[in-house]
Amino acid sequence: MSPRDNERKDAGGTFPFGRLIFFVTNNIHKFNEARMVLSEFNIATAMLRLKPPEIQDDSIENIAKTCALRASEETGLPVIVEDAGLFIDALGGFPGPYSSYVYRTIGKEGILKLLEGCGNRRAEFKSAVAFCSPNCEVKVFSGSVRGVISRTIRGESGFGFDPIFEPEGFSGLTFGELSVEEKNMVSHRSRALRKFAEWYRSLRQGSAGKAFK
Ligand code: ITT
Repeated sequence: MSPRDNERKDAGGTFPFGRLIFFVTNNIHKFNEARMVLSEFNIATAMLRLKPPEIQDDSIENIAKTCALRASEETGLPVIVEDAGLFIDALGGFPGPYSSYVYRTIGKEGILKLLEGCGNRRAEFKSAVAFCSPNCEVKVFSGSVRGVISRTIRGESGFGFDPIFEPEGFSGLTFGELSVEEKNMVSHRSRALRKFAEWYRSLRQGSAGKAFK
């Protein structure tokens, strides 16, 4: 039996709604956040460090969907691909789907510079979670959280733009100053993942004819 066959077996046998799902990412922070949220629904998650070529698109939903389809086709496994971005009101939604490139080039400091002297610091993190499994159509779930861009870089937690994003409801603390559990209470990613997990649970209950919690 090949390692891939073993992975398929571990994925639950009851394809495509097994207990184990492969989260395709190279970002360990994203994976850890997702693992914690999905475990609330009794879904086990494995990190799959695969880099399906990312398409250029203005829609994070389309990007996640295309990558999930390719990853599932390539591996024969049930996969989740998540695409996320920071959308800043005063910049017309920039960097949005280009967040990864902007983070690598101008970074957090560059964003603070772009907003110097700008009164409107409102912004939104958005997430698109795409699930695809053999014999199952790709499904996409969206989540978002509104907040403001801070004036300084604060906090060591998380990754990316976390230290410059103050989510609503946390008294001006940045995601970088929150624990993973606190971030997961309101984050774009957790909201999209919870929508996915509710859907997955209902399908799984239907397909297996029994509850899985
Ligand atoms: P993978 O594509 O390998 O999953 P990535 O880090 O490139 O990982 P995304 O394309 O989804 O992830 O995100 C693009 C960028 O947006 C990311 O590099 C971060 O800079 C930023 N970002 C996304 N989600 C974030 C979050 O929860 N907190 C802080 N920054 C985030």
